[in-house]
Parts: sequence; structure tokens; C-alpha cells
Amino acid sequence: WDKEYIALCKKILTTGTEVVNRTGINTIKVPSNHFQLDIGEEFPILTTKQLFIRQAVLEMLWIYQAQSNDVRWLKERDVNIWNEWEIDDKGYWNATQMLPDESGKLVKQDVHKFFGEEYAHTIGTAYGYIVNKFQMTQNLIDKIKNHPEDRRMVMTLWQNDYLDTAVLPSCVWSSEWDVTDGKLNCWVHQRSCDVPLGLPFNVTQYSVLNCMLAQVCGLKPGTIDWSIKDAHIYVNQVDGIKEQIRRFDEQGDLPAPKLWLNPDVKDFFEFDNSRDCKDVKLLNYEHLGKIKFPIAQ
Ligand code: THF
Repeated sequence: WDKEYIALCKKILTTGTEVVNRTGINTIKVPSNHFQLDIGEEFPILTTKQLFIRQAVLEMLWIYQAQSNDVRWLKERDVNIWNEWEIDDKGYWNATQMLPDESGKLVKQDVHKFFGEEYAHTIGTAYGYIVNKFQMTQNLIDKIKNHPEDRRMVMTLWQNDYLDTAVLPSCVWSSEWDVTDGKLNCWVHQRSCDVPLGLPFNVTQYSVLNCMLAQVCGLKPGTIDWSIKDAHIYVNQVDGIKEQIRRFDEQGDLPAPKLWLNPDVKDFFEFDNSRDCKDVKLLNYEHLGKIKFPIAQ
């Protein structure tokens, strides 16, 4: 899917608007974007840069399988992408953010937000907490298996009652599923999208989720539609994205790898979630190498 990805990057760089935001690092944004990928046809993982699928899959299993909000679960598996959002052992989350002063102007401030000791080491009431609270994974699997014609197969991580106690309200917050002609399709929506760092992880991990759910429900993976509100590139990521665009324009993309899932696994909750995710492998993943992007908190 490098083609759709690079098209979005070009759209942002050529038509986007530079704006301030809470992180203090400006972004170049476009208001919205949508693309559709046929994951039965080709497994979506970028080849114009190396994507770390182990981390992406473990993050997805953390949310939908372990249904956890505990950052230690990830750290134990050597996944460190949520460390900056971990509430400390006294129940505080500490960060530097852009916040409005008395006149309403955004200024840099040190934030020590108290969530409560019960939230120590977690990200608060977001992602896996919500999935667990409403038993979303099990409900979805039951519907896909027993009522594949159902048109209410929606998982909504955006729950108003839980936003204030979330360090970061879920960015990828809804997914809608359907079964058509023996294929499992989904539509995923993201309210805010860090195109260089978040999006490549998210598209690949939801594709793996679709393939896993299809396997345990006796279906084939179908299409994934991806819609975004506020697709952005932080200004300190522009050089890296230009490098990636140059790679695509000069060399094109490489053949997509195949995703291998252990065919013996028939229960979603049985996919290995240890450090090496033994039930998930990429076959023949060729890529043009890592590009390092800074992360804004
Ligand atoms: N905040 C911002 N600004 N961007 C995000 O993508 C983001 N996330 C999560 C929460 N807040 C966010 C964190 N997700 C990486 C990938 C996903 C992240 C955070 C960091 C990252 O650094 N990836 C690198 C290296 C990975 C590695 O070496 O392990 C990469 O090159 O892909 C939205 O989910």
C-alpha cells in the first residue's frame, strides 16, 4: 500500500496547512482522507521504509486480546512506544504540553495531571480498558460467527464517560465489520493521525487483526477501508517523509510480503502474545530500510 501512503504524504506536503497543537510541535495537516485496501489480495505493510511488525502486532494484541491499558505489559515484551503516556506509580501523568493561558493563548507548560493511584502504570481509561469494559472483542467474534449478516458490528472506543480519565483519548477509535461472500471486511476510523509514525503501525496491525478474526471464524480476509480526520505530518518529520517519497519516486515499491498466521490457532485469544509473537510471521519482507522519525508527546 505504499502507493496510497505516498499519495497521502504528497497531498499533505502540497496542499496541507501548518497549524499549532497541544504538543508544541506544529503539524502540516489535511482535514480528512480515505483509502481502501484489499488485504486478501496483498498484505499491507510499507516497503518504502522498514515497519516493525512485532511491535505493531503486540500493540494490537495488548488492546484487543489482553484488553489491557497497562504499559508494563508492553515493556515486558520490549515494546516501548507507549512509555511517554504511562501514569507514574503515584497516579500522576507528567508531560510538557501547549495549553491556553488566561488570555487563551497556547503556551508551553509542565503538566502533572492526577489520575489516581489505581491508574498507576497505565494509560488510563483508553484503548484496552474500553475494549475490556464492554467485552468488545468477544462480542464481535460471537456476532461474526453466529450472525454474520448483522449490520451492527461496531466497536467504539470513543466513550464519553471515560475520556477525562484517559491520558490520550483513543486516536483509532472505531471499527465496523461485515461479512460478505465469505470475506471479513472492516472500516476503521481514526480521529487524529500521525502519518509518519502512527498510520503505518495502525494499518498493518488492523490488517493482522482482520486476518486473525477471519481465520478463527472460518472466513477469508477481505477489504479494509481507512478513514482519517486530521491527517498530519509534524514539521520535524518532513525531511524523513521527503526521503521516503524520493525512494518511492526513484525505485517504486517492492513486492508485498505474505502474512503467515499459525493455522492451528482457532481461538483469537490463543494467538501467542509473548515477546516474539510466534504465531505471526512475515514471509519475504523486503523493504528499503528504516527511517527514523521523532515522536511528539
Ligand atoms: N502520539 C503521536 N504523536 N504519534 C503517534 O503515532 C502516537 N500513537 C501512540 C500514542 N501517541 C501518539 C504511540 N504509537 C512509534 C510508533 C507508534 C507509536 C509511538 C511510537 C515509533 O517510534 N515507531 C518507530 C520505531 C519503532 C521501534 O523501533 O520499536 C518506527 O520507526 O516506526 C498512535 O498510535
